[in-house]
Amino acid sequence: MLRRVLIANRGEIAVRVIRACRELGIETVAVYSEADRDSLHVRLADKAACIGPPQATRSYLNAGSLIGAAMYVKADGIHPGYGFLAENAAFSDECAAAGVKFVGPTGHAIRRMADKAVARAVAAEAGVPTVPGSDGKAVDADGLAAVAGKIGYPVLIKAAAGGGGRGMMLAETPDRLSRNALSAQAEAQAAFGDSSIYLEKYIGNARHVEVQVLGDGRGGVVHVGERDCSMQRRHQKLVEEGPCPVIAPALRKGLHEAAVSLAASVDYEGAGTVEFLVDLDADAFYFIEMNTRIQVEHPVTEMLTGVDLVREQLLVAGGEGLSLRQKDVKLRGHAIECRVNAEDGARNFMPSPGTLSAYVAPGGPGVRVDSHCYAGYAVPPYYDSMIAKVVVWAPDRAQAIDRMRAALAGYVIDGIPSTVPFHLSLLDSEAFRTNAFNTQWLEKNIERVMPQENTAA
Ligand code: MV4
Repeated sequence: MLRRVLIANRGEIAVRVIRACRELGIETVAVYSEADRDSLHVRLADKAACIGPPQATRSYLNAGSLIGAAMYVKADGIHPGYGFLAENAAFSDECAAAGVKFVGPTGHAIRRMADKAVARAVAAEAGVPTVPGSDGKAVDADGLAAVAGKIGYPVLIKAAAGGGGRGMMLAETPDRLSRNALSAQAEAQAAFGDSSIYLEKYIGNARHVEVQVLGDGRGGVVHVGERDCSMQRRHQKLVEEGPCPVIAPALRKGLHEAAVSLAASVDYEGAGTVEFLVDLDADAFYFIEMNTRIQVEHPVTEMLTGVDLVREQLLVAGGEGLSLRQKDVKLRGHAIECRVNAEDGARNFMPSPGTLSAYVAPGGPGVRVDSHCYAGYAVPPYYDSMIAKVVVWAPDRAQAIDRMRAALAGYVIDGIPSTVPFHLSLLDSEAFRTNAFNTQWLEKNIERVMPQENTAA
């Protein structure tokens, strides 16, 4: 069992990890930047250390000072949360070398999934269906045209070092291919220092469905069901739910088995998520990428299963192994998460940091709020704008929607604009209520969901 864990993160996920540690009797050490002195995670941890200035590169992304701090306080583990260093293979390796257990997969497992072209090959090797496209890396122009011709247009050009939609470029016709591939390569080089690209057939009418897995690091893997994350704006998820409301039992079973097979093939350790596109026109699913971290939307799964995913991460990292087997996992009812951001939905989701002059989170049966906020807290401008996740559970989807509306309607957030009004509007939309949406829907209908304020008037 781990004795003392340093949490290399901030905000709601730092709070979430501290709570799981406390239940297990693990001591916690928070780290914070100068902008986060008043954050809740600093108060809740047993110890806290200031690690530098507000800029993340000089605080939460400073691997050397984080490992140094862990050694100084004699922590035997580091939990990276999500974002920052969570999927940094070198950081996982450096923790191991320093004798501090990284709560997450090995550097090797992270690397296998970090290059998205390699991940496709690993998935294919594990018998997991991948989107028709290039195998390995497609670099030269001749190779590109040949692959694209074979899979058929439109094709999507993706950056191998990308992921999460960063560095994607569509080519609808052959005359666009080499131009767009060149610009995708240039973009990838600038953003990731790696110009490698690969090709996939473009699946336009799809749902984004991801399977939560837990691995023991020795090839033992269980899945804990799936989440549908098709409601996204600019590759930021806004609403997640589970189970996916539009797939048949056979397809769902196939998704779960594919995710387990992929994770087992890399001896995956801890919590991970295998992302798929479900093609609504073909009743087929394809692997797209794997996220080797705990994700923002993990509470959806916790509400559906009663499994504490962060606790499982800590148990595996501490050598106890997983506390559950596949037959213990039972899914019940429906869960929905709304990400509440300090952004103004009526002004193109402009970030709106500032002080919460009043703050009262919703509650009641089946309502969970993960947040680091409180009345009087000042949301700093330096980090991502998420201030809370509201997660509801109910026996079915319609009741979960009703419960979410009631929860959000009673959420007191004064002093700064938030995305609560946007969520209330989205929950009332016909498309959301009837499941008549795909991954492209929100982008195309955002004006209808949240009319922009006419600032010229
Ligand atoms: C795709 C796709 C269509 N076809 N791949 C965006 C996030 C990244 N994880 C993968 N993404 C996509 N990959 C193929 N072959 C469409 C998207 C996509 C998307 C996926 C899920 C949710 C919202 C999306 C919005 C735009 C594009």
